[in-house]
Amino acid sequence: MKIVKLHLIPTVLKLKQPFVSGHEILNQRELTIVELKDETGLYGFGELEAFSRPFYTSETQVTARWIIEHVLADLIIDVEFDKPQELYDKLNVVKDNRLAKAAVDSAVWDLYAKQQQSPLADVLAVEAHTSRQARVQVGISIGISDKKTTFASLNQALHRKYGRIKLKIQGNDDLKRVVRVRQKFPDTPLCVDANGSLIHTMSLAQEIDDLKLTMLEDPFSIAAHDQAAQLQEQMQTPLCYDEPISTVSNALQAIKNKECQIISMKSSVLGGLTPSLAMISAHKKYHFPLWCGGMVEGGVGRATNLALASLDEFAFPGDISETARFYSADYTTPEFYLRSGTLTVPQQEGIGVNICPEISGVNSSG
Ligand code: OSB
Ligand code: MG
Repeated sequence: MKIVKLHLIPTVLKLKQPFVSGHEILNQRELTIVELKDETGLYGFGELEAFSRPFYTSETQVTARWIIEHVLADLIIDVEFDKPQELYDKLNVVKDNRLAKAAVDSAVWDLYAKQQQSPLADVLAVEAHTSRQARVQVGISIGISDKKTTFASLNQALHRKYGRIKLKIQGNDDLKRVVRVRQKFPDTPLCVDANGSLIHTMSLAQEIDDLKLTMLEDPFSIAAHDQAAQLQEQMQTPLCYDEPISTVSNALQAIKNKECQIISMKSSVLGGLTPSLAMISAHKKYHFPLWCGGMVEGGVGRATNLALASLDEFAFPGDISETARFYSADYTTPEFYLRSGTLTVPQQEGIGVNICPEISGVNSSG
């Protein structure tokens, strides 16, 4: 098969409420959909997960769109291929720019799955030599807010039966809010994501252990390898790396150096589904617990992650809470609805969601 056209569809989704992390306050989610068309008229879709500003990753929507349009497109258009990995080899002449590559690579996988007339989840399970769930337990990441709002969000998350609850925090002082949460919810399994905002003090390890967390994600900035290893040695709570993980070798290094025990992988940050499959192979060999992170995706991004997270290799529910939680109107149909803390993997071919005709030219101009 070959790709004959690559089209970018920039869009903006308004958030119902701002999503606050240690990096930024997100009021709207700028996204770009990569639409690929093959010579038989099949389409594949991928989502560009860069943010508008370079606080979480160095790429932004504007820089990554430029790379896709002016560099990546030419590398794959009219190139004959049998498997998506062959096109990834072409993309890989470009240094870094993983979010840009990921957007293209996920669209290639969607297209490939449609060509195989299979759900993307099945195609990935075959590639990873594993099996998959039909319904996937998912987790929720609760943004930073005051104590009262945190309690309310937590109660709601418990009511919806989310399988893993993560609280975002900002700075050592904010651990006090988690202490209050722990007092009010003594038995609820909780994770905390500091997005690199903590400072390593003498009492930090004990303070964290007292919270009885399932894991602590990204306490320090991504370069603070030694501090992370030190903290992990001082405490029982497993440390999880998200932001330092942009390659498989980062993950292996971190595990080997005992900087963390758990890896949260983001397929977009790794550069797409092709490198995500490599991460799964590494996991099979070295057995570190793995789960699927999120980046406040829209419908296409969530669908891509849901397919990936359905594989049996993931030890914890991923950050793939339903998009309706963020957006009153997503740009895909059907929307994913949570049933008892689980999302159902679509049985349709590919990612199993459709782009609303208002924003895609697929049903009009072709
Ligand atoms: O650190 O995991 C993170 C969202 C945007 C950027 C970074 C992170 C997050 C989340 C996941 O916490 C939120 C979600 O997509 O549900
Ligand atoms: Mg994180």
